[in-house]
Amino acid sequence: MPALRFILGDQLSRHISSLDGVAPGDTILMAEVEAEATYAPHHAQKIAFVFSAMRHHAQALRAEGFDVDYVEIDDSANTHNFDGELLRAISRHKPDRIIITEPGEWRVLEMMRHWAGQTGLPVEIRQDDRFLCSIGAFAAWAGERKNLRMEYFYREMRRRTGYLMQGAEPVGGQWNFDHDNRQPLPGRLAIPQRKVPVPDAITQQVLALVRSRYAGHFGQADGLAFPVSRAGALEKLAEFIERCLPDFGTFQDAMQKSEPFLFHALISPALNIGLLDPREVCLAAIRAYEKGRAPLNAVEGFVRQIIGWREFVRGIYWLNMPGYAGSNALDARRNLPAFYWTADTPMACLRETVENTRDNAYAHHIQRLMITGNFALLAGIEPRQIEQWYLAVYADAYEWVELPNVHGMVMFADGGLLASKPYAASGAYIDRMSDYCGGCFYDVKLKAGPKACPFNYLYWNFLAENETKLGKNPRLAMPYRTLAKMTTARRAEIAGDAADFLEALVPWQAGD
Ligand code: FAD
Ligand code: DLZ
Ligand code: SF4
Repeated sequence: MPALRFILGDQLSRHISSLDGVAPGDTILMAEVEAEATYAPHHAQKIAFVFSAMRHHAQALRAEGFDVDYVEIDDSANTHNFDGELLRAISRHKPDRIIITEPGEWRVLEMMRHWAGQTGLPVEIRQDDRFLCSIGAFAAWAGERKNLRMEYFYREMRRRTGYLMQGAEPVGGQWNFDHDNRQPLPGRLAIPQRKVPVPDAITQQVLALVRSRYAGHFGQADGLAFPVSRAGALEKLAEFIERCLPDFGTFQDAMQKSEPFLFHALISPALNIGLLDPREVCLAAIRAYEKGRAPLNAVEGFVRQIIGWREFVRGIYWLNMPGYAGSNALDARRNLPAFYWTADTPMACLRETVENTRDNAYAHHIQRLMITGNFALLAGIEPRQIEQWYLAVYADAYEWVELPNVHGMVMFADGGLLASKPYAASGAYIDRMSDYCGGCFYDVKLKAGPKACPFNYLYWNFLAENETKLGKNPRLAMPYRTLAKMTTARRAEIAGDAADFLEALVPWQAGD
């Protein structure tokens, strides 16, 4: 029975479940479509990255002898959506059935659920076994638990995988070495400079296409820092393990001007589209530890990001969709400020993070969480608007991973389903973990007035405004005790400074 096997742009793994049992006579369909390139106003590099990786993958599959039907974006017959391209491929190939792997986004699953009816063919939606914890297994773990906390899920994943385990006990006698992983950068530490992949003929063609077709999109297509093939992704992984992993843990939360990558892995774009497998990535790090090339705090910290956070956020997404995106527990309503797109702000930390994002379609975790995220939380940006921004601007952004991180971890819009407290912080945290404040218009030491760091009064204003919702959170007991000791005059001053600052923010207008 000839099957049509549909591979989406983030399913570029040779061993994807939709290719299990692929046989002569089967056709593999891949399609560049406008609906996917524009359902969010993606960064130009993100589009270039996905198109180039798709084309490289098609080439690799053809080289293995598979029959690949690849529809390019400028094909004049392209219908520009998955439904249309599936129907056109059926009329070309007359398959008996359709095989696909479950998608990364709820909206695409909704499309897939209509495909049997639309095509009149059996549609087999297979589990995405590139993840270590299936959607069903996560739901079983979540069961009747009242609180879903990443740390307990992570320990369960350590036991299941056996990664960094000695029998039933964690290697080193502790599950988590996070307390060793919060150092700012010391003055003179050499930061490894990363190799930027040289664009080959396929990538150059895609870059030209993106330059002309997506000219109005955020960022420039050129300067793509991420590998677009399996071989390139393996090189990037090796570069990280050899040169960055030893210091990854200790400086995981650090930020530094003009150093957008520090010791981070830069593998999330490749991982999320399937050029790397999470198991091989963890095993490479564990091997480095076993050979004495990286310390345990770094390797445990890294493995926790992959089998802990990455799998956990995916579990939370599928457990709670479609309702998850609709909550707004803190009733945040402000429009997204224009500087998220223009970087035009006197706040040096935000300017640097948005510029890094614009230049590389990348910002590291702590910039996403404690700079652009922290500001959105404290300023009360409407969750839907800030989520759209994160989904558009990062090369690694797909809703299964972006939404829980933004809606849950950053905005606390799910009321604490994912995180036990909002990650709110004042300027002191940013000053401790970065060198941004030295070059800022504002003074991080000032608490009030026009030159005071806005994070300082916005932090207390956020706590004051959300006291009825957050005041009883045991993890916020200390700041709420401090707030309670403030005089009425000081509280009024905070509210006044915050109102003046927030009212002066220029909102982003669609079409700007
Ligand atoms: P490293 O810092 O080197 O970490 C290694 C790997 O761990 C990453 O490649 C990633 O696969 C995984 N990881 C670490 N933290 C997380 C996390 N919280 N959730 C999921 N995986 C994690 N990651 C995405 O892949 N796509 C997103 O759209 C995305 N949006 C985010 C939005 C916000 C507001 C925040 C706070 C985090 C977001 N993350 C997202 C998680 C994290 O910031 C990125 O995975 C990381 O910055 C990718 O860079 P890296 O490969 O250099 O990661
Ligand atoms: C992100 C993306 C882009 C920009 N373009 C395409 C595309 O043209 N064709 C395709 O198959 N996939 C693309 N993708 C990835 C999809 O958006 C992704 O597969 C779904 O969001 C499901 O996660
Ligand atoms: Fe950011 Fe405040 Fe520091 Fe300026 S002073 S860089 S706004 S934390």
